[in-house]
Amino acid sequence: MTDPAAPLNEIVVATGNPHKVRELNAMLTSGQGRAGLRFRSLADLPGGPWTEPVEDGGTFEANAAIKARSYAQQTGMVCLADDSGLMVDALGGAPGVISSHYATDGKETGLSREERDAANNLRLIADIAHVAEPDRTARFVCVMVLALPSEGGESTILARTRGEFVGRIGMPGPSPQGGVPRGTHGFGYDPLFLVAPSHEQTSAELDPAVKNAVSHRAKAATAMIERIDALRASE
Ligand code: ITT
Repeated sequence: MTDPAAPLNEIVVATGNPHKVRELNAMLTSGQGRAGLRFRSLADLPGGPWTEPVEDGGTFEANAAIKARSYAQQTGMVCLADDSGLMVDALGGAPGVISSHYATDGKETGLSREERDAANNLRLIADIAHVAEPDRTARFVCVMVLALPSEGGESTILARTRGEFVGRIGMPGPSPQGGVPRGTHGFGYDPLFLVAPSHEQTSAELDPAVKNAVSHRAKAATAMIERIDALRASE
């Protein structure tokens, strides 16, 4: 177990993606009273391999909580987990929690990330082909959950934050005329997502530093770091 007197000094991030951990640590450099606080990647912790929990929740909140609770209990450390995806209003919020496997209705495949992204984008374009441009409103959503492990019991959720990045899905077509897909940055649905309020650029056309400052993940992370500051101040 983490030292109960200082449980919020080292936080494990439930991801194998070192970029997410680096980005979070970079966000800590601004702000006061954060001495000793740092995020660590699961991959860097002794004691693995860790068992990946089944993310079978119906919401981003539920899936982030499943991950945060599982790794908090496995590592004995306070754990931060996130879940994110795209919600399209005209599709009743789909692809939602199955965003990364939308083309296969949520089923895992042996496809690479790039192959999955390409198949998901084709599926999305087909599913909203009948929807007029102004009604193609959509948002990327990111939920972050912080969990405190407990010895022999249920972990406790210490904080939950949510960030949204609003836009709409572009019409397919040649890019000089404003059609999508376009842009070379980012991943996933970025080449289809026209960023509000101007809807002139896709999120794949944004400079990565700009996207990282305004995205759903950035908003959820900024709010989470504020919550962690408040929890540390009250310890
Ligand atoms: P993990 O291994 O950390 O779970 P992931 O890419 O599978 O990474 P995310 O929860 O970050 O999972 O995102 C789920 C899916 O939602 C992702 O595969 C994309 O299809 C979509 N998505 C999320 N954030 C996005 C973004 O910023 N731009 C484009 N697509 C995004």
